[in-house]
This record gives sequence, structure tokens and C-alpha cells, in this order.
Amino acid sequence: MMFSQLGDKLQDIFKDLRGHGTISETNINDALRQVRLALLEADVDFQVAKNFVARVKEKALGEEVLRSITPGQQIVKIFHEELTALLGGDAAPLNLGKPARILMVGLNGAGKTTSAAKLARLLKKQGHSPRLVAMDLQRPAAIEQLATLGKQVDVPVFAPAPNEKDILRAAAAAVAGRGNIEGSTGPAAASDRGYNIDIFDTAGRQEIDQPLVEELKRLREFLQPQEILLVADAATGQQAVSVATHFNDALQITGIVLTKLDGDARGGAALSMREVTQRPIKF
Ligand SMILES: Nc1nc2c(ncn2[C@@H]2O[C@H](COP(=O)(O)OP(=O)(O)O)[C@@H](O)[C@H]2O)c(=O)[nH]1
Ligand SMILES: [Mg+2]
Repeated sequence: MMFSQLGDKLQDIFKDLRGHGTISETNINDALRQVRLALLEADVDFQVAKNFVARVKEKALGEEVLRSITPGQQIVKIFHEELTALLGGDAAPLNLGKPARILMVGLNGAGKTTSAAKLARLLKKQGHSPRLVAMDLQRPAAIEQLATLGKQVDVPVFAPAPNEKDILRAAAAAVAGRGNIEGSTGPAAASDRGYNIDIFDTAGRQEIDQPLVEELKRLREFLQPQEILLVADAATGQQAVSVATHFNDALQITGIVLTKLDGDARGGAALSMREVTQRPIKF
């Protein structure tokens, strides 16, 4: 679904190419130009699209391809291989080594809180015992939101003490189990309660700024999470590259979660973010 429009366009271009018994450099250049346009229309970053086309061209112009009996098909095959590589092949699994901690990061409204709850539901379905940890201390409503979602997916939620503004103190309390776990009667360490995965929902910003980066870096340092997932709205479009680059440089993310694919996103953000971070799309 993510690439349905792009997929249709590419199919048309490929059909054209396959139809040629002999193939010239002009045919290839025509096709490549169309592919580049299709990628740009799908909101793929300009440089990412350019590099992709250059890679395909280099391979496609190889002697063996042009002299083969079915040059069109050979070229289509190269396209497929490079597209698969661009998309990162199969979905990468989560690293759930101990202590299994997953840090959700991203801009405001990207879908961190929603994705945290969705991920908790998925892990629970797979037989794990996840816990949601509210680490967005910017807005009291954010903790409420996570608590509500936690109830919906039937996963316990750790809420920091009211008015807590110190992220490390909140994180320490969460890890030690001090604080209000929704639906529980008293404090205890997470492991004692049988939770084996903690999902940390963090605060975002409208734009990446230094205080946000510093807060997340401290949290990362303290928690040493196995997974740092950048949550990004699939409709981010051309902003995707700078968002992904900034977060990855600051935090060395381990994967990307794309949200709102049900909307009118053109999907190109996914390709761009994967390419510039070299990190897999995990969800
Ligand atoms: N349609 C759609 N809406 C989503 C999705 N994920 C999040 N949202 C909505 O986007 C808004 C922001 O999500 P939220 O999880 O609060 O973002 P956060 O600020 O990153 O925590 C909320 O209204 C969500 O319901 C999604 O996959 N599809
Ligand atoms: Mg949130």
C-alpha cells in the first residue's frame, strides 16, 4: 500500500522496457528519467533519487546487459534488485536482548505515543509482557493519553510522579519501579512484576532543538536502550531527510517506525530516511 502509486508507475515504465527487443542507451536514459520523476513525485528526496538512478544506470549499461538476448528483462531485474536494496529487504526484527528497553523518539505529533501503544499490543500478542513508560514530561496530557491507550491495549503504564520535571529522576523511578503503575497496588522493580520489555514514550518538539536532543541523549545514556526507534509521519515528505539525519546523528537510532500510512502519504519519506540513516524500517 505504501508504494502503490509509485509501484503502478514503475510497472508501466518496466512494461515499456521489456517490450524492446534491442535496447539502446537512449531507451535506458528515457526509462531512468521516468523512474527519477516517479520517485520525486512519491516524495523521495532529490539526492536519494539521483543516487538510485545513477546506481541502476551504471549496472544497466554494462556490456553483458546490452548484449544479452533479453536486455529489457535484465534491466528490469536490476531495477528490482536496487529497489529491494533501497527498501532494506525484509522487515528487520526488534532486538529484545536484556534489559529490553525501547525508546520512542520523534517530532511532535509524529505518532510516538500511539505507536508505543501499538507496539505494546503487538509484543503482548507475541507472548511478551511489555510495559509502557510515560517519559513525556512536557505535557501532563501526554501521560494521560498513554494511560488511556495502555488501558485499551491492556498493558500496564508507568506514570512518573505528578509534577516531575527531571527526566533522569523519572527514568530512574521507572526502572526501579517507584511510582504509580496503573492498575497496580504498590511499587516494585519492573523485573519483579514480570514485565520483560519497557517501551519509553518521550516528548517531542515542533522542530529538533538542542534541549530536546540533550534530554534524549541523557535518557539514552541512562537507559542504554536496545532499540531507539525514530517515529516519523509518512507524509513528512521532503523534510524526512533532515529529520532522520538529525535524530540519527544525535542518538544513533536503530530503526524507523512510519506512521499514518493510512493517510495520503506518498511513501517516499520511507526510502529517503532509510537511505540517509542506513537504518531499517522496523514498522
Ligand atoms: N491516521 C492515523 N493517525 C495516527 C497514526 N498514528 C498516530 N495518529 C494520530 O496522530 C496524532 C498524534 O499522535 P501521537 O501518538 O499523540 O503523536 P506524538 O506527539 O508523537 O506522541 C493523534 O491524533 C493520533 O491519533 C496513524 O498511524 N494513522
Ligand atoms: Mg506523545
